[in-house]
Amino acid sequence: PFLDNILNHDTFRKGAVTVNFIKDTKELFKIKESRNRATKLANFLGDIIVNGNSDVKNIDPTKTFVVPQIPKFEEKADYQKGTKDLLTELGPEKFASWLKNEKKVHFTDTTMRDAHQSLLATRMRTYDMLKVAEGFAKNHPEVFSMEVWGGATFDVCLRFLKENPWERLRSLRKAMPNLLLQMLIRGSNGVGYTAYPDNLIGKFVEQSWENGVDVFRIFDSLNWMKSIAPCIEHVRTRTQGLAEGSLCYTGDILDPKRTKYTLEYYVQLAKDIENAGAHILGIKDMAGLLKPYAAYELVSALKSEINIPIHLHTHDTSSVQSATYLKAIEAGVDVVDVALGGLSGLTAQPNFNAVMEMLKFHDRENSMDTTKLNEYSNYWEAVREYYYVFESGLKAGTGEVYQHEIPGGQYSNLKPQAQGLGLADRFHEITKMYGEVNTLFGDIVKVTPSSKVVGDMAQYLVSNNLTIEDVKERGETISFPQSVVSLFKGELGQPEGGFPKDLQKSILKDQKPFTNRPNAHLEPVDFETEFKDFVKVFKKGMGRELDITDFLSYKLYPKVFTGAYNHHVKYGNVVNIPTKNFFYGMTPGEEIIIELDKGKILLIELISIGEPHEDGMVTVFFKVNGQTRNVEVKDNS
Ligand code: 3PY
Ligand code: ZN
Repeated sequence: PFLDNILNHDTFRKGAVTVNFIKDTKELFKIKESRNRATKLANFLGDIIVNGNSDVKNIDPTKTFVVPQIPKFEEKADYQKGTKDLLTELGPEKFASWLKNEKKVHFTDTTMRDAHQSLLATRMRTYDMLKVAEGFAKNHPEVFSMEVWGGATFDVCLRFLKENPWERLRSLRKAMPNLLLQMLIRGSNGVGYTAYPDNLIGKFVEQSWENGVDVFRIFDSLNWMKSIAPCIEHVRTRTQGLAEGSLCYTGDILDPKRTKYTLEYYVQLAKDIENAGAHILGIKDMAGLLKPYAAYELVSALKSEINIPIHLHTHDTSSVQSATYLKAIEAGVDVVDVALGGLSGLTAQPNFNAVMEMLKFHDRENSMDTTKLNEYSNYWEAVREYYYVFESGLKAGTGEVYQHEIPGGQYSNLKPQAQGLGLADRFHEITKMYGEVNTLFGDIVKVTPSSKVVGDMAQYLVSNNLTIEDVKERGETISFPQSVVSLFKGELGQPEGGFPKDLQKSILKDQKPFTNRPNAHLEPVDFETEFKDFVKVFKKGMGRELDITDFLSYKLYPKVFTGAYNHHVKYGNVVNIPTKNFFYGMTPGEEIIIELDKGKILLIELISIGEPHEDGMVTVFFKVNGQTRNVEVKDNS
């Protein structure tokens, strides 16, 4: 191991060794720590090899993978100036004016957040992102922003991928210093499913900025200004970033029969968002319901009624959303969200490569290196295969989305949830019921977390063979899912027009609803005391001092954080294990490289897997950096 440390050391590898190299290089003597880390990772791999990754179901034993090709870039070249540099130079207000005055249309790339959230149940690992992040930022400095954080990624990072979401953010920040990094934040619900104390959200926003976020797309799952406005204020007072206050689009402004979410409703909401201090207005079309001609009407009206730039987000579930972008661009939209080809379309965003091409030679064209952009699409297409077990199964665009209105990000989760409940073959019943539940609830905005409540209710009714009529006729006798009770109590805020009163009564039974902010019912966090207690409990189990970002993860997701922490203590940091091996283990003879730290490499070869012993233990034989290492794993089968 001492020799390994020398051979792996950056100075040695660069051939810059001097006579005092060994004497002066303390880390060469850290043999125990490296050995320990190597053993932990071998234990992790051993467990996956013997028992499989508990997150992975329905493996196809015949599945083969191609090696994703990383597009070339000038490694030694400096980053070209991009939007992040411009924000630093101008500050948020002037930056927003610059954007508004731009003639060309700008692009946000959602590949590393919403696209995989919507196609692959949010499972994309940092490993696959970091392989291309630096090159992408160097090859495509024209990109407006990279959406890389927030939404469901925070929870999934910790819960399933056993990664630290803050570490992901910091690594991406480092790899893409010239581009704006963007996150999605659910107003008072942060990156969770329920309201949190205001000072916790404030601290979360501040730390998100400190660790790399520039653009905060803020929304509320019921379009409730009382949840959106405080979050805009946090961004304005605690960061120098951009507050993108967003309205969530639902319904159809062109349908005269739908009188709740009209053009006037959206224009008023946009004005409220502007008045609350947003630098940019986001139109968040989470289910892809904004049809092309409606987009033209909406964007035209907003352009004449508000003074901040407009950023449009959609999902291509129906498959006509590139046309929506076309009409929105004609109406003057400033930025649109797209995903690189290989991870675009269907429940994700429209295809970056194609939309960019669509605009070539138009006077709002924003042309980029097409060949390179296509190489990145090919990279993601190949990487996507590693995640095949998380695909939603949707093969083609669906017009049904206009009936059920399920957000793209929820669609890819609903199927496995239905499977888990044994309802796989009743999936279309669930999606239909989803639409009916929405009508029953009074036609609410459906986006996380309100969309989860509608989904919970739909699955509950289908699995219990109940109908909407049953709920209407004998709701008092039905015990509804907890999330439904919570929504009707007011814990996610207030919907436009209030809750249907009779239904609310039968759902809440004896409980009293409230109409003020849910945060008014929550104790502020005492950061000083609680952080000290936190550090005492968790100590240095991850081989480093825990900091405020760990504490925030804990406060948002106590159980999930604790699970990820224990995993880390047992197996070390698994973030650099190649994705194929993280999900599917290794085959005998396979040799992989894991980078422990920059330049510190572990070469692991699986030699063989022993027969189970009588006590249920299995010996897995590895070679780690050339030395035999046996790992004992309990066979859980
Ligand atoms: C999220 O809140 O995670 C979303 O992507 C909503 O569309
Ligand atoms: Zn989205």
